[in-house]
Amino acid sequence: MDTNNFRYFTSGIARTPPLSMAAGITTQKESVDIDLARQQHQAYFKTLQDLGIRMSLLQPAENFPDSHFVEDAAIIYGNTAILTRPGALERRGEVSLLNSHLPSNLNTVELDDENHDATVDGGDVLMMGDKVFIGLSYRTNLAGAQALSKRLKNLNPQLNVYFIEFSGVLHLKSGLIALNDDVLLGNPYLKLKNPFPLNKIIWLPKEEGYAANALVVNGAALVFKECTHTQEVLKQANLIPIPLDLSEFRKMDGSFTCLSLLM
Ligand code: CIR
Repeated sequence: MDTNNFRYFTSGIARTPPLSMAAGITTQKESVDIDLARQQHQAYFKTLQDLGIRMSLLQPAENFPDSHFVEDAAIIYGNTAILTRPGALERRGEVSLLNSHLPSNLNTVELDDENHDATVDGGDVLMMGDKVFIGLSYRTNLAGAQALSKRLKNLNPQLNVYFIEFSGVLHLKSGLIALNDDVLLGNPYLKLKNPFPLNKIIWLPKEEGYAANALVVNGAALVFKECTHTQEVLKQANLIPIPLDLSEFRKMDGSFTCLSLLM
């Protein structure tokens, strides 16, 4: 397997978590330590820089407690950013906030949504070679998946787009990520309504299920430091695991992919 060509990124965007981050949406009960969250975010940011990625850091946005989860507001495909329409009303404003800071060399398009009823969160969009899996659940609806699919097919008519109905986790990528163009890493808490179109999924044990959202980038994979089994799985897939602590983001239902937009 050639890890050099798979998910190789040269630039990216992240946003410092606001002091208001504990007011974001979550299903968890534990309270967040903001100072620790910012330290963890800095370590995440520096790790991406050390992997050779030219990272831009946006200022914290206090009015949007979840705005550091930049992945949900736009989908990058080649040199195009497709702006989303997040499923959670309180997160919709994050899109224009992010749009004003997207690099000028990116083309920006909106969803192709005639009826204005589409919702899409970037966390539900899993790209894997010539395939795109769009999760349908609480945040991304069918109109959203169709509107995004139209945009993606305009950009590349050869793309195969699949709609994946699921439950059990927040976003599709909370439950599945691509290790390379053939193999996926799965969280056993993900419940798929129909069989997944590809059968090469390595399912993690339940106690490490949340580590399925590793960030595969430039031959490495950023992963929860306590998930040692997952780190072994990543090594077997020819990726270099980089263990990090993201405990404070987990308390807000966040994880590795959602904290950056890479291009
Ligand atoms: C939310 O519920 O929207 C945020 N607290 C967490 C979003 C995490 N984003 C992601 O997994 N793509």
